[in-house]
Amino acid sequence: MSRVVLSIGSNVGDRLAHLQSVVDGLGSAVRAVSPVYETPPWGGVEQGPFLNAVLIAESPEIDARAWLHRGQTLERAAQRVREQHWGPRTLDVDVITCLEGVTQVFSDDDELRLPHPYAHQRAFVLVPWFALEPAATLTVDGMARPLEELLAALPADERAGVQRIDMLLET
Ligand code: PH2
Ligand code: MG
Ligand code: MG
Repeated sequence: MSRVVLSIGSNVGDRLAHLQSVVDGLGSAVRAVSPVYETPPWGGVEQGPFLNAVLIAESPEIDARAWLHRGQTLERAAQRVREQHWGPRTLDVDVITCLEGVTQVFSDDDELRLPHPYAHQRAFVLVPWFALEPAATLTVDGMARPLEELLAALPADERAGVQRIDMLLET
């Protein structure tokens, strides 16, 4: 059994439909879906605002790397093209953390880095995740840190930039 936290984002085309395609594509594996947030682009590339959400999924069969590949398949189905690093995209599906059984997965190769190396710096990940799982922790530099603490460490304007929108993903 594995359990993943996935961050999903889109800033090209029908952004909400692209996020919904992940919920639909993962089907019965989906356990919980956060509200949807509109978020300013993070990372220094000038581009349009994103819609972001976080979801939790479980599967008896697949491991962390297979979750990555499922995400990439969904990205391709949304006609994602590999372009600029941190640039605009129809759909991005990132694995933030994964439990295989009760064991947290740590990975540091070119394909898969877990826990996600930037998640703790990104209000567009932490705010939706906190809304879904207020007691969750994220391991940063080898230490499990409550999301609340990581959020409090971010600049207030970055937290405030993450704005809940009035539309929901349908499960
Ligand atoms: N994804 C990025 C780079 N910057 N900014 C926001 N607001 N949301 C994202 O999903 C995002 C980003 C690279 O994956
Ligand atoms: Mg990403
Ligand atoms: Mg990605």
